[in-house]
Amino acid sequence: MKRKAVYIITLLAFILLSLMMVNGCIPGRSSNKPSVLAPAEIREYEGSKLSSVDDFRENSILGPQLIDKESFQLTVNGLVENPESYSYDEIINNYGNYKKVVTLDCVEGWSVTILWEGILVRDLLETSKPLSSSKVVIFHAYDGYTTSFPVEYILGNDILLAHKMNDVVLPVERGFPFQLVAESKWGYKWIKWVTRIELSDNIDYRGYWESRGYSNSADLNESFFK
Ligand SMILES: Nc1nc2c(c(=O)[nH]1)N[C@H]1C(S)=C(S)[C@@H](COP(=O)(O)O)O[C@H]1N2
Ligand SMILES: [Mo]
Repeated sequence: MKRKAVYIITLLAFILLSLMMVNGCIPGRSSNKPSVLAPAEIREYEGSKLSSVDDFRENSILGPQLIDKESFQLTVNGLVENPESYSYDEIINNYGNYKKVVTLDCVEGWSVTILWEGILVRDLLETSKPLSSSKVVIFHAYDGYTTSFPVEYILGNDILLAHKMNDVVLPVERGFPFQLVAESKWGYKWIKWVTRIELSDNIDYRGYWESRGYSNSADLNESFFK
C-alpha cells in the first residue's frame, strides 16, 4: 500500500516536471527558443562597402529632434492643386519603396556612403499636382531648418525621402522619420526631420545655410561658397 502511494506520487511529480519543461517554466532543451535581437544595420550591399549610421558627425542647428511617430504629419502644400497631409503609416504604406546607395558629403570634409530606403519625392508631388506657376520646392523641418531646390531637380530625378538607412529605421539623430537624400548636392541640402514640402514661385528663396553664404545650387562638383 505505502509503496504504491510513493510510486504514484513519483510518477505525478515526473509528469508535472515534464509539462513545466515543455512549457518553458523550467529551462531545458525543449524551451530553447532563440531570443529576438534588435535589428542590426548592414555594412555591405551588392559588393559595395557601406559606412555606419554612427559615422555621421551630429552638428544639426538645434541638436536631435524627437518626433512622435503617432502624431507626425507630413504636409505637401503651397502652389499645388491638392494640398495633402499624411501620417507616417500613410507614407510608408501608400507609396512605393526604393533602395539606393548614395554618398552624403558634408562641407566640413567628411562623407558617408549609406544604403537609403524610402519613397520618391516626385510621387508625393504628383499626387498634389504642382501648379505651373511653381518654380521652387521648399522643404521645412521640425527644428525650423529649411532648404530648397528647383522643381525640375525633384521631378526630373529619383530623389528619395528616406525612412531607413542600412536596413534600419532612421535613428532620431539621423532625422527620424524622414531625411531627404539630396543626391549630387552638399550635405546641408539633406534635410532631416522633414515636416512640410512647399511649392513656391519665389526663386529668391534661400534656406538656412544658403542664407548664410552657402551656395544655393549646392552642386557637389562646384564650390559650396558662391
Ligand atoms: N533639419 C535639419 N536637417 C539637417 C541639418 C540640420 O541642422 N537640421 N544639417 C544638415 C547638414 S549640414 C548635414 S551635413 C546633414 C547630415 O548631418 P548629420 O551628420 O548631423 O546627420 O544633415 C543636414 N540636414
Ligand atoms: Mo553639413
